[in-house]
Amino acid sequence: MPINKVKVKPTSHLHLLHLLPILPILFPLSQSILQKPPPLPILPLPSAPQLQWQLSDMAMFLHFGPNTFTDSEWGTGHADPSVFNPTRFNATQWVQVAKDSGFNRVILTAKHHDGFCLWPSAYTNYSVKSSPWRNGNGDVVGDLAAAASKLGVSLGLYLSPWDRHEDCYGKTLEYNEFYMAQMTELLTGYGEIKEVWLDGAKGEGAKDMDYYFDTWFDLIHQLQPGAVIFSDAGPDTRWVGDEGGEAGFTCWSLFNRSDASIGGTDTRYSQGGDPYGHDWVPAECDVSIRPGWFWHQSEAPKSARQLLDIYYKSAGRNCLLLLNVPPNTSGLVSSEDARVLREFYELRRSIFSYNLAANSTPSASSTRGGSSSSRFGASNVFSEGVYTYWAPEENRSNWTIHMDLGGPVSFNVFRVQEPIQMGQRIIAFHMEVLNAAGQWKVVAKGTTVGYQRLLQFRTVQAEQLRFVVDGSRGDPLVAYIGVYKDQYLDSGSSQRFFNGTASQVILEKVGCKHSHLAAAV
Ligand code: FUL
Repeated sequence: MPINKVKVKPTSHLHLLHLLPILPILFPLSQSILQKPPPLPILPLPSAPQLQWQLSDMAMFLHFGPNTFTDSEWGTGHADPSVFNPTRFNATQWVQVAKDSGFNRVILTAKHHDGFCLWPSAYTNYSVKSSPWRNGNGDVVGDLAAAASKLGVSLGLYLSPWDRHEDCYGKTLEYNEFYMAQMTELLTGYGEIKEVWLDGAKGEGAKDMDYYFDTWFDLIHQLQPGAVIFSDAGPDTRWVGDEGGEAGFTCWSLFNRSDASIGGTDTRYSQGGDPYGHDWVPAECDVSIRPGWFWHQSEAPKSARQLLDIYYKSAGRNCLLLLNVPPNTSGLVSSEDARVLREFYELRRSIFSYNLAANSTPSASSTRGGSSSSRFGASNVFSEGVYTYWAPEENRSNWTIHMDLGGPVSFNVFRVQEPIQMGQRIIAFHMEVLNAAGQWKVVAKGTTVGYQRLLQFRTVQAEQLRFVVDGSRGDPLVAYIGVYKDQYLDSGSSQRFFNGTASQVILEKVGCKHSHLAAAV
C-alpha cells in the first residue's frame, strides 16, 4: 500500500522565541486543567458481581415446596410427592409483588433439606414430575425464571446441600457427583442466575459426609460468572450469623475466609466482619416476613414498621436484606403479605425520597485536587450512586463536610455511603449540629459505613450540620450524605438510637485514630 508522504517546509524555530514572554498569557491554565487522578483503591475490593449484588439493596427469598403443604419447616424427605399441588400457582404474581415493593432480585428454594426438587431433575424422581401439579409436567424454577426475565428481576437459586431424601446422601463421592449434576441442571437450564445460596444447616444425627465446597464454587463460577455464591463463609457473600435480619453495629465487608467455616459460624465474627480481613465478603441478612420460613395458615406477617426496623439494621448497616416471603398452598404470595410489602415500600419512599440537606451547599475540610476541583468536590455527596464522591486532600488529619441547611430543618435519620468500589475505609464517624447557643452537639455516632449506613436518633432541628470522620483505613471517600424525617419513628429507648456502641471503643479496638491501616495490612 503506497504511503502518502507529506512534505513539510523546513523552518527555523528561532522565530518562535519572541512568543516566549506571552506564553503564560496564551496558555494560562495549562497546568491546572490537568486532572488529579482518583486515589488508589484500598484492598480488598468487590468483584463486579459483588458490586452488582450490593447495589440491589434487598432481595426476596421464596421458600416453597412440600413443607408448604404439610405445615412443616424441615420436611423429613419422605412426604409423598402427591402433597405438592398448588391450585393457582402463578410465578408472575410472586415477581410482580417483589417488583412492586422495590425488590429487584428473588431467590427460590429450588431444593430444600427435604430433597424435593421444584424442577424436573433427571437425577431423582423426588420432584415436581412425581406430583399431581400440572400432571407432573410443571417446573416451578422454569416458570419463575421466565417471569423474572420478563419483569427484569434477577434470579437466585437455593440448592440445599443437606438432602434428607436421597439415598446417596452420606456417601461422599456419590453425593458430591449427584449434587454437582443437579447444580449443573440449574445453572445451565434457566438463563442467567445471579446468586447461588448454599445453606450450611444440617440436622443433628444427619449422616456424616464431606461436601467438596471448593469444587462446587469453581463449577458455579464457571457456569455462571455473574453469580455470587452465598454461604456461611462466602466466597462472595457471607451469612450475617443470625436469622433476625440484624447485622452488627460495626459491619465490615472485609473478612478472612480462612477464619470461617460452613456450618460452624462464629456469630460475632460474621455480624461484624473483620477490619483486617483480606477477602471482600459482604454480609447478607436473611429473615422471614412470618415466623416460619415456609407458609403456615396459623402465622401472620410482620408489620411494615417492623420490616422498616429490620431494614435499618441490615441494609442500613452495609448488608443486603434478604426478606423471605413464602408463597402459600394455592401457589401465590398471600394478600396480607403483599399488602404489608406495599406499606413497607411506601414507608421507605416517604422517608428516603426527599433528602432534606440536598439544597444546601456543602463545603469540606479539603478537596483532592484543590477546592476548585469539582471531580472530588463536596457537592458530589448529593449525587445518587457510588461513582461520584468527595475525596479529601492527601495526608490530612481533619476530614469534615459542613452543610449550611439554609434555615431550620427537622430530621431524625442520617444516611451516608462510601464508594465501595474503592474499598471500605471509614472506621468511625459522627454527625453534629450547631445548637442555638452556637455550640456543636453530637447527634449520632457510627462506626463502619460501607455501601450504606443509616442512623436513627431523636428529632433535631438544625440549620448547620457537620459530618466528621474520626478514623479511616486511608483517606476517607464519601459517596452520599442525606438527612431525612421518619414520621413513624416513635420515641424508643436511647439504646435504640445510639445502638449501644461507642465508636471510641471501636477505634481503640482497631488501634488507631486517623490511621492509615492500608499501609499496615
Ligand atoms: C436455614 C434452614 O434450615 C431454614 O429452613 C431456612 O432455609 C433458612 C433460610 O436457612 O439454615
